[in-house]
Amino acid sequence: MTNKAQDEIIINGFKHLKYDAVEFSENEMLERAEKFYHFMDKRRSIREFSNKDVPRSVIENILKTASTAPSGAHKQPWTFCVISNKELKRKIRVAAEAEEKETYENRMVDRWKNDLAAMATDMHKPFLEIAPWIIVAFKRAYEYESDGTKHNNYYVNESVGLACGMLITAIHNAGLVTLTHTPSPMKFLTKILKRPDNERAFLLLPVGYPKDPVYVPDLKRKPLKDISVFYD
Ligand code: IYR
Repeated sequence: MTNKAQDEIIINGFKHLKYDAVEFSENEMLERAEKFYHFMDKRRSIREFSNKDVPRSVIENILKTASTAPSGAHKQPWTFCVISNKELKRKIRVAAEAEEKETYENRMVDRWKNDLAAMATDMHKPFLEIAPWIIVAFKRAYEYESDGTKHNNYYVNESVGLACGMLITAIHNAGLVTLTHTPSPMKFLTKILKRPDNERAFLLLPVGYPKDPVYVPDLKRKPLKDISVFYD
């Protein structure tokens, strides 16, 4: 009798497939881990974009990558709204700048403004019109069944946060740049994009090429010893 593992089995009545493991030798693993770290360490948040077009198929693959993220009970509680339409981008910029004006003038305490000084941000958000694409990640708090009943999703913030992290990684992998922009409150996006009441705007990301040249603040990342504790 051969000992060949079955390609699929049934658990709790659900089909499970044999996992097709991605495996590397220990040397290869180390090299890949190091290389990927150095590649990701080159990622920076960019606030000034070129208006150069990015093909829609690149954006589609980036979105499919984001949607490989793990999620509570695999509900994939996200909708990515993808905007290239000039009129919509203008509307979003105008509404975002109105909220940002209020935020910078009346909502931010001095300590917050001081913390942001290095990033040189202000209420003006021209990138919302200049970048060829804007992605707005919406979290889906609940789903409607066909009979109209509502079912809450699970770990919605964690799930959408993970998907956005993978989205940002995929954007960098494609050689493009983005910014995790958080105009607050973001209710205006529900209105402009005509989203249903089970969706809440979570994060707004302009995507494109950087302006050339573009400058980023000289920030340092915390060393490993300050972000981790090993229990050997
Ligand atoms: N949402 C504002 C302010 C802002 C807040 C934080 I915290 C930042 O890291 C950056 C900006 C804006 O987008 O300008």
